[in-house]
Amino acid sequence: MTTLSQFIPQHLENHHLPEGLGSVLEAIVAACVQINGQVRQGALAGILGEAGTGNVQGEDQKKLDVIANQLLINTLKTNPNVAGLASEEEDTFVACNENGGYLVLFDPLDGSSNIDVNISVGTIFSILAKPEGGLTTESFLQKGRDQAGSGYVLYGPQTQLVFTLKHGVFVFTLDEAGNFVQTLANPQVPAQTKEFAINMSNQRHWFAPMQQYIAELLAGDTGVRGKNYNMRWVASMVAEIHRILMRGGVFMYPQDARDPSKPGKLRLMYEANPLSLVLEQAGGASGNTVQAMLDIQPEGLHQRVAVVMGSREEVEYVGRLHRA
Ligand code: P6P
Repeated sequence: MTTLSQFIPQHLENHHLPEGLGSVLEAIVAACVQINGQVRQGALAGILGEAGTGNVQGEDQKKLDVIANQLLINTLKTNPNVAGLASEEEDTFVACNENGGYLVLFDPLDGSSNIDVNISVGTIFSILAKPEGGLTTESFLQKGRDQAGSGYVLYGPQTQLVFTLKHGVFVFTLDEAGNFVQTLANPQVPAQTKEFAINMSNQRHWFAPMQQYIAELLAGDTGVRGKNYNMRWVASMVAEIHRILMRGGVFMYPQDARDPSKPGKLRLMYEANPLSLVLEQAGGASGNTVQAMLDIQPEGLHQRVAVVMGSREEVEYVGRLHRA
């Protein structure tokens, strides 16, 4: 079995990738191993529940949100290849090492509403090359297609690392000794699916195309799609996307009428883009119903976006309904 520390140098050499990129990935993973240790203890470490603080999103922070965020910041600040970082939990970017060649964006603990009820959560990360010149917010506002790499660590029944450096997708599982061991190479997202993920409680707020699409799925083999569908909703995007990577499906968080000024709930830079790169590298698709996710020109670190991602044929079908 290949460990991550064996895999990375070979992968970098095979694809002529800079050593600095591998070093940044290893730093992210090292922080996630520490986060894993905290998540696994839960109440035993007195780290469940609310932190009593809020973040730039206007969300109440869980204690583990704050702990995970600080572990990533502390680790990345010590890596000379990291010029700066941005986090869901930080209002602005954090400058790290002046001569670093990379920027890291992350959601330190996605799905944190699930922590206190022991449902899977995860860390999502995006790696960008640092542009020439001084470090500003604009340095981070790069299209998802220009990411140098991305991935996530899912703290589930197994702790698994999934990442891409744009030459395929690789899955590693944390062993009892605390080492990530490769357990899968190049999973491919099935182009078709019979499984969808959406928060149905928002149904009355959706705009017409999403109303039509979901009604067609619910009609099953009595309707135009001619097959029955199953539904899942974990309320942890990392868990949903990992399921889709493994067996197909389509995940949606659409814009809705509750606040038309908000394009969606999920964040482009450190949720949608990193997960979209993984899915596209695995043959899947991702978009905001108007354009491919990875082609969106970011305008802000914390900008939100509508999300439809997963099995290519299903994502394309949803796009057609929205353009009809
Ligand atoms: P809702 C978690 O808070 C998250 O950002 C995603 O991980 C998840 O898919 C979504 O929000 C859940 O949203 O509205 O169902 O609670």
